[in-house]
Amino acid sequence: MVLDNDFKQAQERVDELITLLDRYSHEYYVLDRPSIEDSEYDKLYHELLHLEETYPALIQQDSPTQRVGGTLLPGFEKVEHDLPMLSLDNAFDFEGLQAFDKRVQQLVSGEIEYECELKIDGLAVSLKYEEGKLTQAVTRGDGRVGENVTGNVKTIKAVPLKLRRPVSIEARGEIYMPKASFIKLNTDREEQGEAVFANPRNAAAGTLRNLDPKVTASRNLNLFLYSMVQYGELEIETQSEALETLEKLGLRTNPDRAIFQSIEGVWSYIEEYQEKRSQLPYEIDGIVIKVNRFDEQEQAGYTVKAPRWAIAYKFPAEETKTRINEIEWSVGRTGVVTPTAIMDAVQLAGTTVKRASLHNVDLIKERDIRLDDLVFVRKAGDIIPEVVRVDFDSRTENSVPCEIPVNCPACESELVHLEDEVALRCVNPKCPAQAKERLIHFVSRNAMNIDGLGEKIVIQLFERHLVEDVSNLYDLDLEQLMTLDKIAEKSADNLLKAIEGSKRNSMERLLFGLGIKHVGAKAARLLSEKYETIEALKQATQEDIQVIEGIGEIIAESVVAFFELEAAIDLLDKLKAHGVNMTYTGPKKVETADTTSVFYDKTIVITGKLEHYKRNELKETLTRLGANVTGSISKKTDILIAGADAGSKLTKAQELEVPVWDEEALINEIGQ
Ligand code: 3B8
Repeated sequence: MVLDNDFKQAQERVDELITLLDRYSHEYYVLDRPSIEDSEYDKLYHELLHLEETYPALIQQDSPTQRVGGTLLPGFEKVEHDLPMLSLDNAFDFEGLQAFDKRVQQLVSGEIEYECELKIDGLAVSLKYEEGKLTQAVTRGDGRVGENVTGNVKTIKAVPLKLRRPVSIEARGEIYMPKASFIKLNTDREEQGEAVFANPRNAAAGTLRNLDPKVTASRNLNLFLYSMVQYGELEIETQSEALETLEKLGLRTNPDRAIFQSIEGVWSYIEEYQEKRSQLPYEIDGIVIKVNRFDEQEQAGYTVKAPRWAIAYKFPAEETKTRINEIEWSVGRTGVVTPTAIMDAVQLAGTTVKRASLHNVDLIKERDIRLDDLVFVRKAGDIIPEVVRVDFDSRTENSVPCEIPVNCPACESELVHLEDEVALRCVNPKCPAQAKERLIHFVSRNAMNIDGLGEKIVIQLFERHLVEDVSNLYDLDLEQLMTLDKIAEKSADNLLKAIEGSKRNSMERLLFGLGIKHVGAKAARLLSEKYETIEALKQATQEDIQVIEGIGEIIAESVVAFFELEAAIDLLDKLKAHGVNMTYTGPKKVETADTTSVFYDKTIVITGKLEHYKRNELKETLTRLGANVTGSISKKTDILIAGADAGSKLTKAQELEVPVWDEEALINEIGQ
């Protein structure tokens, strides 16, 4: 086959880019030692994306652009493991470990070396690489048959799609959600009125088993590999060599491991990590102890469900009992009312605990939590105190179920329990508690980022009626700031400068700061990149908005609803009058569409029965060519593509003199 020059050059560059991006990604996600700026990575990534769009034949299965699958999976395929995924027997104290050691000594001849690893509290998966390429990722399932989660696992950045050598291996490890990501996810979910995850493990499971890989990609999962069960032609004799080999192939392993010649040594390692546990950025629930040499592992052998050469030491769960004195109800920025238990102060896993979030009404009912109850508390994600259960034996006879508020604790207006929400909401747009939270959000770091304007100052400003809505921040003067508690002239002056400076922020900060329901920092950025001005976004329809990659129907609907609120328009007008910038001044989105296409920047509607195209695929193709495919005809529509039996849309297009294309015209332009 004769290849034209451009294509050949593109091919070389694609190979080069994949190699580079893989290296940077490995440095960033596996080694935790990046060597280039994120923006530089982004540039290379978009160059690759562009080449692949121009030459789809160059798309390789292991290209970093192929991490996010766009399609929804119809449930997960069941896959039988080549080798069963066994679980581990447990030990709960030193005696249990001694018994394990004794049994191993009886089964194995010679000196025994133990390798110790942290027991990551996540979900086990098995990764198969064939000739260096990731071909399959399967969950443990029942040990014999698991679920094929390849699409989702590919979205985890620490998982290389290609190894550094073209070997065929199967490796196993634990997928987890870092504590910080878990806390952020739950905070967001609570704020949105969604059910929270009980712990990072459940959050990881829910994320990995989500049918939409985009959801998986948007949450921060990670993994550590801990074993190799098929090693192709590699020669490996011990567990520690297996882990070193995995690292050399580019896979991520946990560095906190050690080798001991005796079970007493193992115990010292356990004690060390029992102390360090709470400082680790991920949850561990124990220590795994393995016979290091493979030949000795063979000698020890297996039971039906677990190897005899390894054991899991489980840390005791830190739980303590205390009494609930009060249940406090507080109102968030979006009106969600959340209960918090106020308890007798107790020591728990290194800190004094006296408050625990009860998350929502359903949880209180489910666990039947009442005032004056003695309850067991634990730390979820090792950090957040949580009421696990009630000590029912100690409950007194006159105890009554906890009173669920009917009115907002801040403004007295009647609370609502919206359908498909677990949350109680105050829907009064003038509720002062919400207004206060909105202010705090507006000035926060990811929003307008007003330095020196901490929560305490915001609360004072609000309570003294100096600031009622966010636009009033820009009315403040030095004299007013000087009246606040504990503020010196110098810091008041700095604060004024910071407020003034925030007027020049790029649009995405303002958009996020407005606190539109479902619009997080990322969505705000995507919307700003696309529309560039608040005014353009205000004019956009839901159909327009929801086709943006990364923005769905829910966000689109919420944005449109926001701009329909009179109060929102008033607020934006006031901000504008103060000179707050309303345009996007961040980096321009790299244009991936072909600007020479006739569909570039055109608004297109598709209607009727298509013979030669699948509607979804056609929509995707046109979007890739730079078109905006929307659902309804208006003056702004540039082209209507009409299949057979096109009804009212065709009539309307003709009325508005919108050009109408049939499938034949389309075939002439883009082929079948
Ligand atoms: C054999 C070895 C199961 C496991 C194993 O961090 C086996 O090694 C296993 F049959 O489940 N959660 C680890 C972890 C889990 C396992 C393991 N090593 N580090 C873990």
